[in-house]
Amino acid sequence: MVTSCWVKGCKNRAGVNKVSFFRFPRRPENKRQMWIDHIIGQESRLTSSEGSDRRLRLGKIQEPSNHDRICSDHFITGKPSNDPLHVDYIPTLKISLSTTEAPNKISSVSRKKQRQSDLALGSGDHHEGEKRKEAAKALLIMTKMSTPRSSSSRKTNPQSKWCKQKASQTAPDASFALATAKISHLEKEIALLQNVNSHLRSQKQTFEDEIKRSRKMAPTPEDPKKRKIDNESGDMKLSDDCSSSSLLFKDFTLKRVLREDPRSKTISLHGTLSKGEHTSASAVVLLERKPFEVSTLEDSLHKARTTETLSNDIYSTHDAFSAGISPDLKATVICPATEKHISKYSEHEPFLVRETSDLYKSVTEPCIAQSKFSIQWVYNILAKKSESERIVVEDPDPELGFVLLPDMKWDRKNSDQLYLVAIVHKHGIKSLRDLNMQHLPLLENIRSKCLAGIKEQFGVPPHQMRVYLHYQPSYYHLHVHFTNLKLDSPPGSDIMRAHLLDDVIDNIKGDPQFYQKATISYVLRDGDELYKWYKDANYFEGDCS
Ligand code: M7G
Repeated sequence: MVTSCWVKGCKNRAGVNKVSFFRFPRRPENKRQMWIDHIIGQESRLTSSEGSDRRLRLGKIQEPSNHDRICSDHFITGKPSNDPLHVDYIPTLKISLSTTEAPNKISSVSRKKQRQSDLALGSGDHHEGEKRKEAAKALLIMTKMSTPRSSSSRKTNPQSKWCKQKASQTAPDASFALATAKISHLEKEIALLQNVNSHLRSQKQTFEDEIKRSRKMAPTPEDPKKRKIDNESGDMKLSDDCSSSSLLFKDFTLKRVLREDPRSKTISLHGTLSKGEHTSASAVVLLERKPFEVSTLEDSLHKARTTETLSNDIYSTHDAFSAGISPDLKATVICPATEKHISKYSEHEPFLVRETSDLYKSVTEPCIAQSKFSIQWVYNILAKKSESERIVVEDPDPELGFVLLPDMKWDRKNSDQLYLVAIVHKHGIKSLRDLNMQHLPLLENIRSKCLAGIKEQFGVPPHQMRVYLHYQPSYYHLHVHFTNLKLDSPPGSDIMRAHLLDDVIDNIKGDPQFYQKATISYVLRDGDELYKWYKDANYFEGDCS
């Protein structure tokens, strides 16, 4: 005969489940009775009455025979103890399982998990054991107080009657002990579920992070539009960047509007931003109206207040006050800002310079050498101290390598507005002027790997990309701009400043010293440092020829 567990609903079988089996104790006299009393008492109080009970004969529970066993799943330590004060002096675990529940499915795993959950929750086996010990002790004392009943008298009683009698014998103190033991057991189960809950939450978080990362870094090439849609729906929101909001501009004091462009809906401001309680620093703040967010637009409209500004026949115009559901401004902050920053974002008179090779050597190069415009942000990116999580493609080679990442100007929400910048690892290449034959492998490497990466990760094919270098750049560490052709004339993409990478490569191929010899035209503004150098060199005294 296969040995099975006497506890109702427990389906553990010898040879099938990894559990041990124990006989009902014969001595001390009342121990066996305590086991039976506790098991039946618990079952009758706390389990469903549904399902078959193989211990029933003619409606009565049969006394356990010499062949009946209890499995290790019902003992905290996995086996019974002879110490009357030990928690496992009687079986207490999983006695109240419903008949439909299969303990063998959860038994060994459950005990392991329970132990893990105890540890995870900091309660520990010891603490829990102590609680159980207390409960068992109480149970023991209470049960000892009740007179053991002869098995013969019980045999004649139906289950319900027997349970009633048992309850009246033990109540109220024994029932208190039983309830305490049950509470202890339920606490264990809660701890287990909490542990499972937190484990599932952390798994969920891992998957969400994975999705975020793959959306940022690798939209499917066959579904290039998807990225845009995802972005528009707000999924690709810079949630990582703006997960916590603050009143950054609460103490901003406006000193001057540096530049305003109604067409691009941008404005640059100079003022001070508070840095701590009593200090403030010079700050340049660039504000730009953001594109609409389709996903929140309808909701925004529902909540928008409007004032009619014109009405004619079927036509009307309105000023609308949006409900501010989605961010509607992009703010770039430079703080503390230097005079150069203030100048860079101010309105200035433009002047054309046609820089010859000689002018480069006599005016431009010395000016750059003295330039105090920090490129620390570039070094931070290359050293992975900043923006490392935004890197799109990287080639770590010290000679040919680069980092491609979203430009500060792009909010990464719409691939039509895509704007990335590739920064070379090699130091010392200031600009276009330094490029010669030896740099062709570097330029070709940047071109091919960045375009492939952009196509793969953003779905924008190479023939829809505008790839160029600025001359003059603002920052003299070689970098290449990658913008989507759909981005309508991004700043610096005009003929006065942008040099297409393809043309640069071709020019160098045609003449290895092309950029050392060429005369290059560009616009300077009267606030630029370089403008002052050219002015001091009396460049603007003559005509442009
Ligand atoms: P540039 O041709 O030197 O000058 O380009 P520009 O700023 O006048 O265009 C530098 C590029 O780097 C620009 O497109 C900037 O928007 C971008 N950029 C500048 N900073 C300070 C950062 C930054 O901290 N992070 C990133 N990702 N891009 C920046």
